[in-house]
Amino acid sequence: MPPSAPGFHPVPPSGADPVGDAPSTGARLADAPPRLADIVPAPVAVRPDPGADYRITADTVIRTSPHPDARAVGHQLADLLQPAIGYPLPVVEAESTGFGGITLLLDQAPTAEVAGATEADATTEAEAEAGAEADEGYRLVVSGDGVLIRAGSAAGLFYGVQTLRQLLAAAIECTEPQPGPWSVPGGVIEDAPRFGYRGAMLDVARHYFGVPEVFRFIDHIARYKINHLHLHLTDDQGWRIAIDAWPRLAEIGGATEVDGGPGGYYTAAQYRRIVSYAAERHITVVPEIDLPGHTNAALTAYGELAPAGVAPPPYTGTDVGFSSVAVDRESTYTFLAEVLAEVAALTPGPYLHIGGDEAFTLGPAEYAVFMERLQPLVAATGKTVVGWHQLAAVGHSPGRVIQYWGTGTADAGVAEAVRQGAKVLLSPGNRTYLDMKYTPATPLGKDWAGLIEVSTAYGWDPGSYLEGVPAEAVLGVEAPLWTETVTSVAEIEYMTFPRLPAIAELGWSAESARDWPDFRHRLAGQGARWDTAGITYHRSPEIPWQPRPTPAQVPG
Ligand code: TNX
Repeated sequence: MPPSAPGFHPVPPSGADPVGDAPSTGARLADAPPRLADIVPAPVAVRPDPGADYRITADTVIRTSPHPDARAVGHQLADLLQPAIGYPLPVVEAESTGFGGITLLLDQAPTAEVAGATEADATTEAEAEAGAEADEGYRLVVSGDGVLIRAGSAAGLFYGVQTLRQLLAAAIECTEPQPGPWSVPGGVIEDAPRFGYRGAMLDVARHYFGVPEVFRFIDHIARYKINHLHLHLTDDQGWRIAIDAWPRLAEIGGATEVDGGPGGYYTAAQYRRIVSYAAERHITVVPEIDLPGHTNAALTAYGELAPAGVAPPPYTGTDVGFSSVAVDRESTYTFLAEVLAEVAALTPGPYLHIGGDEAFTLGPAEYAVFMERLQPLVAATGKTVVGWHQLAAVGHSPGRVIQYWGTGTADAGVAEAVRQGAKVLLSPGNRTYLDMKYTPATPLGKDWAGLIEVSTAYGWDPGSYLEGVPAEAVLGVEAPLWTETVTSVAEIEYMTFPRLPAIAELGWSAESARDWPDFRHRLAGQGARWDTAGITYHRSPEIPWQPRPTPAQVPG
């Protein structure tokens, strides 16, 4: 282990973090080819065949099923590989007899096999079902002749491609041509997720992040088979999505952010671009309009929504819990129905998140009356309600999802909501909150939920974490990044890596695969990829990172 170094400095532009910079003993070289088992998140089954490595060369062809979705994944793979390998790989239609090169087949074959493998590994039947139901599994076979990825869905093929990417040397992350060789370790991987919902949340309200920055975040989470992006679109400090019927929400409510920056908002067209960029990476956007609290920005735009009927001043601090829309005025519900209808119409995914947290100005009865009127407004848009777990206290709405963000392992309200049929999305504040500091010396972030080093983020089982919430009631896990203290892409990345891959593994891999000593070694291998890709991360002293190349060794 490297010594724990003092002297943290603010997030450096180069991605360096002085704490972990000391070379760790026994680390594998950064340019050593990965082993078949070096994948994050851990697959269901890995069977290496050391004699069967495949080498990508200028003659390699990507063959895909004729289905346009398979062809699209083929082109995504070609685009990922081209910059570093230096030549384009042609994408052609797979012929039934042809093999060799990299083949992506969209068919039913792997689902049954992988589901079988999951069953053997899973601790409960529900886990096996969660994997099989989602149909996101794939099978990857590497032999001397080529690589074959088979899946029952385009998402499965896409995940197979993410795995293949991790099987190539870290230099594959270079944007300039590298010499290679581009070897893929031989053997078979069978894989399928444990949970259907694997999420990350980005708070674009406290600090606004533009479309390119959100795209970059999407790219990052897609590597680890995250399939939901929750966008926290509104809060006291900013309203980030244009609503036709209520234009001042974005124009006035969007013009502020924490510490007085310029803010910003997404037009409908920009939001659609985010949704489709995510969808191409098999990620569903979950929009959140936080209600009834966390609404100061909306109130500055339309004073008639405020309890006093007058617009408050804009707010650029970081307190919570002081704002609310007027819950006893009929016009508030007309407003809400119109806003939710527009957001729902822009969003193809099934979920609409209505917040519900920290409405401290309301009494419990007022809160319940409001939320019980709000839930049917969501249902009227055809979407499923998602809310922070304070929502558990109010009447059930069919299929609703309760997002748990507490720091304990028992919550009577959540357990009762589950008895009434709610599903639970687990975001325990002291495990998954990406805005918590790693150590007291972390230059960014908060600590109200605790300090979260990688082992803490990784050290829990979502299937048995909350009392009264059995694995079959768990929809999945989500890692939220609140951005009161986070202002740039480098800072987003620093707080996200390396903790997000830990949460991604809890969401994807079977509980029987959760193994800290193994995980920390697999995670170490990701560091060289992030270094090469220019992704900033915390060089956690818990992880045996490979030494960084000295400048003379840096390729290109
Ligand atoms: C609590 S988590 C909040 C957010 C803050 C966050 C900061 C939740 C539902 N509410 O409003 O940004 O803490 O860590």
